[in-house]
Amino acid sequence: MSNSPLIGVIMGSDSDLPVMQKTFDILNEFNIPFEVKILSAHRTPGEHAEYSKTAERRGLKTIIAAAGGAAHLPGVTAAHTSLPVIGVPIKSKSLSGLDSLLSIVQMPSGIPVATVAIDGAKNAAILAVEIIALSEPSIKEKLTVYRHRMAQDSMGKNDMLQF
Ligand code: RP5
Repeated sequence: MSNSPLIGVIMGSDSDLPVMQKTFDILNEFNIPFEVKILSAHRTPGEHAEYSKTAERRGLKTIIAAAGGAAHLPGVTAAHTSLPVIGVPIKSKSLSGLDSLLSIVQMPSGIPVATVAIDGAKNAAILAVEIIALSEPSIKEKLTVYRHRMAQDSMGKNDMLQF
């Protein structure tokens, strides 16, 4: 597998970093090279557009875009690239992330964004891993082991049940 980044993780603000740590943890666990950038569709529109337009040429296979509030970052990213874009709605202070969720999930037809749950940074990473696994058999194997371990952990909890 290439050493250059395969997944781009972008977010509107550094205040999104604590939530997005779960994305970094999964991508590190699977040993998939990724890059992280703070890019805002409204504060740094030029830089964001340049990043999105050149993403595929630079070797990225998918982009995870996290944003809160009027969260247009994932949708605008998807407008600039035909790479799969995964949107993470960040829990906002005023509306608890409902604003972020609806802004990201309600994309008009033609330009999709795969939206995960509010603060669903872990699932965003797993979905990105699944995309990479389509062309990387070693990642597919790791995914199979990951799911098997998760099932075992879940079943193991039955042994602790006492009534
Ligand atoms: C969005 O606005 C960011 O993604 C963040 O979730 C939210 C608040 O940003 P800050 O005001 O904390 O920089 O653009």
